[in-house]
Amino acid sequence: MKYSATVLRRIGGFVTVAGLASLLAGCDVGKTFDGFGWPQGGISQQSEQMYNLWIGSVVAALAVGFFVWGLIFWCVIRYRKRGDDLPVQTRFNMPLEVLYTVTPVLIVAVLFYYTAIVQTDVDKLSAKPDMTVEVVGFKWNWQFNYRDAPGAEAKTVASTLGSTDVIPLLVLPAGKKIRFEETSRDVIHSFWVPELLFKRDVFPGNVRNAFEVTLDKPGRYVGRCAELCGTYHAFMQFELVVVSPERFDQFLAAKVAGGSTPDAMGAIGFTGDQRYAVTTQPFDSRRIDQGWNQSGAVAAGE
Ligand SMILES: [Cu+2]
Repeated sequence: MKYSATVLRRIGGFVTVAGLASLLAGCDVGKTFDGFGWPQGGISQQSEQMYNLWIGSVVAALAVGFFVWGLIFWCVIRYRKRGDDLPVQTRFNMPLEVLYTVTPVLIVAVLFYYTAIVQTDVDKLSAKPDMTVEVVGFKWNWQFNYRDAPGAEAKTVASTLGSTDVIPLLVLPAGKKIRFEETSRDVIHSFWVPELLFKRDVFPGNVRNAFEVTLDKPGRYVGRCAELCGTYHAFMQFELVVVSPERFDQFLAAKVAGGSTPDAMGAIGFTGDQRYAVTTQPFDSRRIDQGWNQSGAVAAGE
């Protein structure tokens, strides 16, 4: 029993250290290890939470991993074969049996707790979002409808439609609660902006997937379809342009007045090629030669 007490104390110490490491994880570990495969610096409030959950989970998994690897190597060395004598034949150790049943259950419970908290928050829909944008996926492009209210019956006040030549821009204001409502005209697509650390399927029919984000970093970010939807799935790209609320109002006013998206981009100070998508490079989304989005000659199928 003395032996078991020592082991118990050691495991207790390990759990404490692992817990502390997980707490610190969100701060520096992510940076040091390049986000463990996730893009760093998400651009929405929701992405920060998901990022911290991811880093905490990986650190907890690594802590358990190192502990188990340690035990394996300790057993291999400490109890290696030293002679022909049969080792002491023990059957079971009740405290240890209980411990290695309870500890994993605790670990799963903690992971579940934090996952449920973050997921509930990320999925939360407010009664009155600051603005609503309808995302329409179709083979093989995107349409973004700025709406006057949430819901399928709301009116579209302005619209951006991607074409074979032009990668559509989704211009949105920073610091506002934005509701996305997704629908598809044909097959299942998936709306994905990697920097949001989030994607959600776009369904045809009467399923209208919705989610909300508050964007907090102005800039330009590539968006993609993340659900294999057909021949030109890989070309189904768009660009999210996050601007200040004032500039967004000007952009929307220019669109409502009947301007094209490049015109409206011009109205808020973007010039030349900046009025078109700039982040899908080096991937070329054109499906025909001489698209006016970029210069160059290579087109799909040639
Ligand atoms: Cu698609």
